[in-house]
Amino acid sequence: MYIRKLYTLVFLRNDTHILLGLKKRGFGVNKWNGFGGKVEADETILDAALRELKEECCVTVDRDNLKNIGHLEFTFTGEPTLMDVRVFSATVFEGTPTETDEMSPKWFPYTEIPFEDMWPDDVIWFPYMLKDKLFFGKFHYKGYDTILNYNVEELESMQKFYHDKTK
Ligand code: 8OG
Repeated sequence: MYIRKLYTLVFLRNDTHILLGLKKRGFGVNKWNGFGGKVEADETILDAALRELKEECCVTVDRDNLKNIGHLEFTFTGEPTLMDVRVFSATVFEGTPTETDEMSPKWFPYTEIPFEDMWPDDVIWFPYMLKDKLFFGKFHYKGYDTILNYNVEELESMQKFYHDKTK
C-alpha cells in the first residue's frame, strides 16, 4: 500500500493559449507546469488550488470558475508515496500573472507547448485537457525521467473522485 499525498495543479486557459510557469525551485525545478502544490491538512482541495495559484503567480479565481478536469496518480519505484494530483482549469480570473520566487509565468499557444521541458507524462495527458475531456491517468516512474508504465482514460464525470475533502 502507498501513502497517498494530495496535490493541486491549476491551468489558466483561453481559446488559443495556456498559462504555464517555469518552476524556479524544488520538485520539478526548471520544468514548465501549471500552478499548484500540497494540500495542507486543514484546507479543502479547492482552497489549496486557489491558494497555490495566488501564491505562485498572483492570480485569483472565483471558486465557481475553477473546474476539476482531471486526476493523476504518480508512483515511483522504491518510494512509498503516491502523489495524488487534482487538476483544475479556469478561463476567468483576476490579476496579471506575475513572476514569484517559485514560478515564472508565460502564455503558450496550444500549438507550441514546450513538452521537452515538462514532466514526461504531460505530453500523454495534455491532449485530453486541450480537447476539454475529463481524464484519469496513472503513471509509474523509475526515477523522475522514465515512465515504466501508465494508463490514461477519459471520464464521464469527476464525481467519483469527489470525496470528503473536496467540498
Ligand atoms: O509543492 P510542489 O511544488 O512540490 O508540488 C508539486 C507540483 O507539481 C504539484 O502542482 C503537482 C505537480 N506535479 C507533480 N508531478 C507532476 C507531473 O508529472 N506532471 C505535472 N504536470 N505536474 C506534476 O507532482
